[in-house]
Amino acid sequence: MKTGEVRKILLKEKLDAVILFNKSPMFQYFVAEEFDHGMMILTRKANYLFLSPLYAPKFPGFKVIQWKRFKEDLQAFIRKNRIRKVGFDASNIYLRQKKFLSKLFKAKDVGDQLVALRETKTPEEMARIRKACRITDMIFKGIVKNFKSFKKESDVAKYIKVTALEHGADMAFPPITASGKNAVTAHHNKDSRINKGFMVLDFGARYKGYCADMTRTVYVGAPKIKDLEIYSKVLRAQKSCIEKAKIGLNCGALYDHAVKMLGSDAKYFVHGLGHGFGVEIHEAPSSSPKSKDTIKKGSVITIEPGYYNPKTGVGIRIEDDLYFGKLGKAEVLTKSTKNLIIIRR
Ligand SMILES: [Mn+2]
Repeated sequence: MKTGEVRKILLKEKLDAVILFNKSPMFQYFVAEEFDHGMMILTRKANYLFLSPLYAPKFPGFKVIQWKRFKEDLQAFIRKNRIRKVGFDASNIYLRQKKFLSKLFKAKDVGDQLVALRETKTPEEMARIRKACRITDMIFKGIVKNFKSFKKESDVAKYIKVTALEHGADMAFPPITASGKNAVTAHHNKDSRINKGFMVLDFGARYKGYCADMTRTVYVGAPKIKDLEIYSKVLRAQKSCIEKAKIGLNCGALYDHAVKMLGSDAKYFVHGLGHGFGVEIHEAPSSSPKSKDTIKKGSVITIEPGYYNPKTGVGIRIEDDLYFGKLGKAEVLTKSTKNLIIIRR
């Protein structure tokens, strides 16, 4: 994706190439596949993958060079293409790789400029994100339908993983299936039997390298009136933020709006309101307190207010994925119902 944009960075920074190693999420972003082997060398003229002879992939727009003797072949390539000054992604590189680069080249960190390319999505990326969201919705439907067969939180997590695989996807991150007082920990990860009370289900499929991220909170057992009230409050806040979100809006202001909507309960809202996502589950823009990021045309973000009360043991989070393809209202990509689902036990 967007390798053409790299040429602009090369010209602006007077670089001969950008070199990426497999650890960088930019690597998969550019080949647009879940492939992470070897070195990527993006020059002003062409895109290369410098690979061991074990691999012979075909990626549109890339020339594959299989080395026979790594060092000699790389040096020959560098000489032939007159590569002296290179850009690299400093946040996603092993120390030994960085040393390797600085021994051979004058190296400059262009990580921020590369990451910025991912802040707005291409139609091709959106097709994958939409599919990841559709699979995520399908999984949620299945969870509700099969809930009676789950005994432990890990049974639900297993169902999520297996169902994703059955649909040609995997996981954007390890699913959170937190029931009862476990839901008070926003990122609960210990397994237990399914407790009565609210159960937070936070998961997302990853389809062809692209993430979805959705949270639904269901109720196991018989909710009390005050349970229904607090759920409604979080839901109202979430819907109101979706209404408010639009291109050009500051993400810090959007967070402030969630706090305003939660009122006196905002003290139980302990994380950011949302985040961009794509090849990684957390990307720009970030809707955290005082964020300077703005929503752009082509941005995707999550909106996920929550309520975590350690005194009452109530944890609630409701999260959707939004896309800003055009002016006006955001498109909500995750379509699972947000009416409270009550599972009698
Ligand atoms: Mn999220």
